[in-house]
Amino acid sequence: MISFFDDRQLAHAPLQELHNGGWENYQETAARATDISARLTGMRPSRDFGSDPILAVHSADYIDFLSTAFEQWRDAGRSGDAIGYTFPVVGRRPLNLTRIDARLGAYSFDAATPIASHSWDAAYWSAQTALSALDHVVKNAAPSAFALCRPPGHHAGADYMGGYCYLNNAAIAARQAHKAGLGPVAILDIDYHHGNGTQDIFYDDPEIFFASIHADPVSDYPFYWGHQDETGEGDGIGANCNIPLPRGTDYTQYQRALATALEAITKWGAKFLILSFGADTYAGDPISEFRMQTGDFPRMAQQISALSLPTVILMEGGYAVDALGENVSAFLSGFDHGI
Ligand code: Q9C
Ligand code: ZN
Repeated sequence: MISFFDDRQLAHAPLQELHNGGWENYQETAARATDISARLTGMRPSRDFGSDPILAVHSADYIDFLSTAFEQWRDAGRSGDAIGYTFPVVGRRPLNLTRIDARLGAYSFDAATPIASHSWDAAYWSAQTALSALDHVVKNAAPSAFALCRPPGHHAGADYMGGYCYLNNAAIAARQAHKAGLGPVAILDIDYHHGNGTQDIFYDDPEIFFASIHADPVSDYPFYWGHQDETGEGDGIGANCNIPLPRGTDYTQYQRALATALEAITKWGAKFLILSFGADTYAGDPISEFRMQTGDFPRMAQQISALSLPTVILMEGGYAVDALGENVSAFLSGFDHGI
């Protein structure tokens, strides 16, 4: 499997996140990416496709905020990582917010996504990594390619960050693929957590199908999205498919959900697949509660590759760092052999 990565993705290193009422070490570490890349063969450097594909998904004011937030934080005399503490949940009026704390709150939905000195650069290159994998699949008519995206992307919306995510890599790749005439494009999200940002971005969009299998938001983050009755709105009705599963789900139950999601994607007539892959469904994941074993990942991959759609595989979550490289390479090997 040809894979893409840029070293600038490693420099993003927030120290802490708010978890269960206290500060804990940030889970989305650079070690995740190095553990994965150590196991990959066929690694290539990402290319720079510029800001246009990013701005096709994210609002200009959000990108302006994200790319300047840390500087503004430092200029305000702050030390440590930039993080919001007040969130305008009661309607976001189009106010001209200037104070950094006001802007941080307005452009995020949680306190698990701090901005550190190199965060923008890393997020930018994570998106370019996704675009590089897409470019490879298209230019070479390859069946698939892997983008080692880090930071991940699927919790980020058009104008908000959250859940360790800043730019929505899957949405950026999907829109680019659609624009290139490769559609109909479907996104399948198999991270443990619901891909709320991706869902939000395409919720009223009939052009891009979104299917997600994830922990039931009644028990798990991100709580406010991912319920089964969220099927899209306006022209996008019917182009969103959520399959929430209970904590404790193992591969036997999971593969039935996967079959349902894949059938929906086939029925919709997809010609191109963007796959948001999280390894946090692994039994040993420290923040998740599914029971996938390492040996289940290749089987999962084979089931997906049996669709025989050109596929860009993007890294999302997965926090059992010591097993992460093994789980990711197990998944990718199943994909290689499935086509
Ligand atoms: N109790 C991804 O996997 N923290 N993001 C939740 C857990 C946020 C996970 C706290 C989890 C976000 C890409
Ligand atoms: Zn996740």
